[in-house]
Amino acid sequence: DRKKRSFESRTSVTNHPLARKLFEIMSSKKTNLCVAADVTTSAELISLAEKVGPHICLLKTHIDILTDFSKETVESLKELAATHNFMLFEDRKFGDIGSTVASQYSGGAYNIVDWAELVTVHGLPGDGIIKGLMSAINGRPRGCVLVSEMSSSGALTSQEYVSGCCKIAENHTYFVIGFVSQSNVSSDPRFILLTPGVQLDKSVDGLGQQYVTPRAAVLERGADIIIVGRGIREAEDPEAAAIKYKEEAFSAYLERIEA
Ligand code: 5BU
Repeated sequence: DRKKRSFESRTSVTNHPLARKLFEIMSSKKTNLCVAADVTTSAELISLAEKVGPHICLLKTHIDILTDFSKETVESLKELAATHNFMLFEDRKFGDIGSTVASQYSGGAYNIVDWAELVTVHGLPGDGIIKGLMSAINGRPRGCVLVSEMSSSGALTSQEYVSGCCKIAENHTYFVIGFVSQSNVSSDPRFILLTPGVQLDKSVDGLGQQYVTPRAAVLERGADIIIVGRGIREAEDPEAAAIKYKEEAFSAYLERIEA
């Protein structure tokens, strides 16, 4: 059962190199925190990554909200990821036919495949989307996380939709390393569950976002990794906030595997 196993022990059950890398980062840095770096300038992005870098396993970006994106931005991010041992995770939520997502992944202004080891993908189009993305990786180690459920109120992800996403993942384990979820969508220890909508002192944001605490995400919803944006970014001291969220989420994880 996924929820009962340590990240370390799950390293050996997956054959995806990036899932292994992520499990190793989580075990060695003792962190299952992903920060959502939703800022609008490269300077803010780099500065946030410097502050939280030592405390995260993943830095999640929305690269298209930057007003000043350049190649230097991703070069700096890659350097920081290497220095602090975290991975770059672009929350692109690809959602089109295979042919189109292949161009969106490897082309345009962002050339996401070049710098983001992991990306988010919707299962909605069916598994052609996986084949399309795979056609653009050119031998590089890359992977994706399937969005099986969303944190927002009124999300249309039914049980049937979730099980469809699980089937896609099971059939494409050489590319899919896990799910964005709000519940225990899979007990397969190979898959990594990431849960956004996590904040300590808020329950909603007024625009549909719904929050749970790090403990609830890990212990009640089955998250392996918590994704935190404004709870950290808008804190007076983002580094201190990152440490707090990291400790809460990792101790909940330890509690879960020891129970
Ligand atoms: P917040 O500031 O902690 O609310 O940011 C949450 C981040 O996670 C933000 O980047 C969203 O795009 C992302 N997210 C989400 O909130 N809910 C979802 O279901 C998915 C992604 Br998928």
